[in-house]
Amino acid sequence: MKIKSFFIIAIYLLLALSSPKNVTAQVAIGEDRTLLVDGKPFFPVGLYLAIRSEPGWAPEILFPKFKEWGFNTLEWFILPTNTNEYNQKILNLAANNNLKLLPELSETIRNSYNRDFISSFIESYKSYPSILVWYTVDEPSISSAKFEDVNDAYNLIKGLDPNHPVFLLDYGQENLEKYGKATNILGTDPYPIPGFPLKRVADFTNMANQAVAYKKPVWIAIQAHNLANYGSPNGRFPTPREEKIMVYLALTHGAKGILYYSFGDVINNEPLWNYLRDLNSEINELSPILLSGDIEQVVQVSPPPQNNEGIHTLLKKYQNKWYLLAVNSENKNIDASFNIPPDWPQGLVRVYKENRTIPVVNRQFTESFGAYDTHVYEINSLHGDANIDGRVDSEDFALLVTDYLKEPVHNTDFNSDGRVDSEDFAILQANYLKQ
Ligand SMILES: [Ca+2]
Ligand SMILES: [Ca+2]
Repeated sequence: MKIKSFFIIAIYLLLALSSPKNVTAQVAIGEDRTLLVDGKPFFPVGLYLAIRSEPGWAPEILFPKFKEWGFNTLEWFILPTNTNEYNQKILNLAANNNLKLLPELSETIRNSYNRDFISSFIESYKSYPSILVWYTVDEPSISSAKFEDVNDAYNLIKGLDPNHPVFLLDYGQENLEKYGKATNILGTDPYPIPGFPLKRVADFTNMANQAVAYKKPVWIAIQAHNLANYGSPNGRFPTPREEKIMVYLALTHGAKGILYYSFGDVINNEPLWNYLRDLNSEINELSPILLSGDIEQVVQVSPPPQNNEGIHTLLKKYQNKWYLLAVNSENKNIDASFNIPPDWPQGLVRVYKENRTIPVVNRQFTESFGAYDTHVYEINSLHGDANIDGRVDSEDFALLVTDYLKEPVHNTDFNSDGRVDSEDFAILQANYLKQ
C-alpha cells in the first residue's frame, strides 16, 4: 500500500512538474501599452514567415535556432488545411522552446470570410500557452478583406477568448485609423529601401500611434527583405547598419514590439541574418529599460529633428537611472547637444556598452554622431551616485575622497559649483544608501 501511494504521489508530482506548459498565458495590455504576459512586461521581438509545413522547414530544428538568435515571437500563417496534429505540434514545440506565436488568420478573412473556421480555431487552441495574440489579418486595405468581416472577427475573438488581445497590421493613415478600431494592437510596415529615407520608419510609427490616439500599442514590421523579390524595381536588402537604425527609429517613436519581415527572405542574406542575432541581443538587453513605464520628462536635443530627420530620442527611467536612446536617422555626421532638466544631478553621463563617459557642463552634454549612429546614455538620477550605478554607497564615497579639493572635478561635484568639497560630502551623506 505504501509503495502504491508512493507511485501515486510520484505520478502527481510528474504531472505537476509538466503542468506549467499546459497553463494558458494571460496576455493583457498594460497602462503604458506594454504587453503583459502573466502580469510581466513582454517586448515582442518577432519573425515573419518562420513556420512552413514544407521540407527544409523542420520546426524541430528551426525553433531552437530562433530562440538562440534572440527571437521570442513567431508569426504563424494559418492554413485551414492544416491538421489538428500539425497545429498541436507547432503549439507545443513553440512552448518547449519558450517562443510565443502570432497565429495569422488572413487566409480565412481576406478572400472569403470563414467565421466558423476562426471560431473553431480559437476554441481549439486558445488554452495553449504559446499563443501570444491573435493576428486577424495582414494589410486588409490592400487585400480583398472587408472591414465588416475584420471587425466581426475582432469581436468574435474577443468574445471567445478574453485572455489574448487581437493584432492586425495595415498601411497608410486612413487605413490605420479605420482598421485601428478593429484591433487591440495595431501594426504597420514601413519598408523604406530602396525608395525612401530610413526616417519613414519614424513617420509610420508616429502615424500608427496617432491613428489610435496613443491609446493602443503599436508594433512595427521591420524590413528584412529585398523588395525586388516583391516586384519593386531596384530593390535590395537593408545593410546591417540600416537594419539597426530602422529598429531604433521604431523604438524611439514608441513601438511596443518589432517584427522582422521575414525569415523566408533574410535567410538568403547571410550577413544580415547573422547580424540580426547581435541586434536582437542588444534589444533584449535593453528590453527591461524599454518596458519600464513612459515618463513625461524630456531631454532636449539640439539641433532638434527637422521633418523627422536628425537625432531621435527616447527617455526611460529604470532602476534609478535615466536612459536616453538616441539615433541619427541621417546618413551624415551630426554634432548634437542634450539639455538635461534643471532638477537632475550633474556629473557624468555614461555611454552604455561603450566604456566611456561624457561630462555634463551647464546641464548639457554633447556628442558627435556619425552617419546612422546610435548611442544609449545612462544618466545619474540620484544626487551622490558618482559612479552612476543607481545607488549611493561606499564606492561613491571613495570617488569623492579621491576627487576631494582637486580640479578638474568630474562626477563628484554634486552641486555643480566647480569644486569637490564639504558641501558635496554633505550631499552624499544625505543620500547615503539610497537607491
Ligand atoms: Ca553609486
Ligand atoms: Ca561642489
